[in-house]
Amino acid sequence: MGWCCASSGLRDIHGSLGKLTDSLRAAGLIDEGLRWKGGKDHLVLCGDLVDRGPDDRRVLDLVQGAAGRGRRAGGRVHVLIGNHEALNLARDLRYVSPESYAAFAPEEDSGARRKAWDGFKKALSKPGVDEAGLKAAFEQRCPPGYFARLKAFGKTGKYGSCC
Ligand SMILES: [Mn+2]
Repeated sequence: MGWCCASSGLRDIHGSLGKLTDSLRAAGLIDEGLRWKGGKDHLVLCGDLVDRGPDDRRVLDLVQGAAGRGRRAGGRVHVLIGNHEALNLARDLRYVSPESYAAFAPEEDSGARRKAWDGFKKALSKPGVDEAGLKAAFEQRCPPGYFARLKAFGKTGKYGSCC
């Protein structure tokens, strides 16, 4: 049984699909289509798959796909929670990249977004504060995709529900 530790120290994946695919290809665990070809091997990922880089959604999708195929082949993908996964689960999003939010923008619930904007406006409006400035602050804090990403990392979301 082979194993590969694809993230530690300077090799943390941190939202880089290239780093992940390089590591997994080098270990012979994925094919050209990025599908599991590790048979009964076990893969241990040591956390910090997310944050900083642009591709954290694609990184997690690849890992989840590999986990499914790996399990069916008799192998296993073990994903440890790093401090950056913990931050995201605790809704501390200070290291999330703009590209990561953008990857979730197509499925953002416009109603949820409008409701959040209404709440933001209500909480922060006061005489002398113009709405355009507030809107800009809201967009900076919650870029398109923000709410869809939060949902995906929530308890019932695609990524949050497997923790
Ligand atoms: Mn790290």
